[in-house]
Amino acid sequence: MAKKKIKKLLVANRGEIALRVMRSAREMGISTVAVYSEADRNAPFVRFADEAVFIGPAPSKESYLVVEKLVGVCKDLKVDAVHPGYGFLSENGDFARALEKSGITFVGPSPEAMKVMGDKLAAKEAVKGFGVPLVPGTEGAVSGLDEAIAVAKTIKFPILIKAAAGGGGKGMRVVVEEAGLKEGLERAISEAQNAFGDGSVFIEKYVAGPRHIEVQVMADTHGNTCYLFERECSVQRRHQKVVEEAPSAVLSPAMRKRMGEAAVNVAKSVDYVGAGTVEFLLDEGGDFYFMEMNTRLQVEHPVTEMITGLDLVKLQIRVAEGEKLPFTQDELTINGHAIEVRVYAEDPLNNFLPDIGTLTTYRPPQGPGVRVDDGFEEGMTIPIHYDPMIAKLITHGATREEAIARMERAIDDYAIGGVETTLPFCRFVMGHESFRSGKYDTHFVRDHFKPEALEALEADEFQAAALVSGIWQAAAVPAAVKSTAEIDGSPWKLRRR
Ligand code: MV4
Repeated sequence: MAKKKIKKLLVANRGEIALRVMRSAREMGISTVAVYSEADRNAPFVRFADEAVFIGPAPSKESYLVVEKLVGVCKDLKVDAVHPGYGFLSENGDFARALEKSGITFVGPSPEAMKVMGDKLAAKEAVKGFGVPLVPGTEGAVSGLDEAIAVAKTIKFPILIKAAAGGGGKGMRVVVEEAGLKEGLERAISEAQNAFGDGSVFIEKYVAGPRHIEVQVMADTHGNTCYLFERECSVQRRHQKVVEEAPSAVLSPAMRKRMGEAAVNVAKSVDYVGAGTVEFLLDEGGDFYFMEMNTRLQVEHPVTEMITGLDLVKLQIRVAEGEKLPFTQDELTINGHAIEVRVYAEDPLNNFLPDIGTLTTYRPPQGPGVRVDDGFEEGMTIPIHYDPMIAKLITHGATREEAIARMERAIDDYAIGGVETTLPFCRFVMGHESFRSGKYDTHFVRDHFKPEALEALEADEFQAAALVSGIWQAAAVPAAVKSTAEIDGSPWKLRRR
């Protein structure tokens, strides 16, 4: 691939990630173009950019997701390359191809690699023969009930039915016994059809109490692929990550190497280029299984940056220019420990419902080992049209204990007024014995969090918490068929149906 210097970069995104990408571009001497919707006119990322172009109304379907508008802006402004951030068009192969056709570099992998990894069955198929461990299950899409029964009997219940077009936990259904299989399968197929326009489903053995460990990979166009170690993201609620850390508190150096090499093989199976994340489940017995590969820069990439000392956005841009990775695997080392918490405008005392409003007070924490990636300022209103994430708070320390202590200090220093946020919940996690010991899995929130737990942390919230506890009664779920939200989520969401 020919080398092509990027002089002007358009960021096809908004909020904190748009700002974060443009900061690296600026440091590289690359001029930046922002695109913004009606709702983002006054956003910091728009002011930061060298040029900014209005692209339409607030709903993303009329602005951030309109491929033709974005390609049009690129041509008008003679943009060399586009960074898609995460979400929006970041994993859309058609967007990458449309840019390619116009001679514009997409900062990311090939449309083909995105397509394969976007289809969970195609992804499993691709990695076969690359020595990547997979959860036992069906070879491809399930053909019907007979096959489902046969497979379930071989791998034993409980099993998990997953949508081929799903991902990130969407379209999954646990079946605990044969009696629930027919209904579970029918429902999974119809849900997959409705949600993704593709009714293909497959079956896997359900891994109980797994940890979510993902490996950051980075590949250049010269055949070099490295792993930048792992992130542990087991503190989630309803498949939304809340706390992430690097490195994992449980991996031995030998396990780290095995998972890292498996992740590199996943990347190689699709000739991956750029930054990517390979997601694994780690079971209680220490076995790990490939789940999916995310073909974008992830929200939680800063924890990897903190422990490796690398700037992942700069690496993405260099690789997109055709440069070789500036390191070999042997040269990469882990320095200390980093933790990220996501600060959402959501009310942990009210089932984490979005709490949209104006930031009457906004004062992020500072000091040694603290990084805040945000996209808002005091006085701004959080738009209802997008993800309600206000900021990512990241701390780094020489040890995990120091990173935790810094996170507690930073959360206590974070002043946000006007909206409820997930900060008290994150403070609860930091103080919890399971988290502190490192012995936690993806059921952490279900097993340990009740809104009442925040009472002690927030004495002045006492009345609200008492109100909430009055309606807190776990509903009995007798059916053999459960959505994973019911199995893995907090019991009180059942009451919302
Ligand atoms: C699983 C699983 C148990 N067994 N697969 C959820 C997101 C998607 N990437 C994979 N997911 C899961 N797949 C098998 N065979 C449990 C989950 C899962 C999960 C995974 C990672 C983090 C949080 C989770 C919460 C619920 C379920």
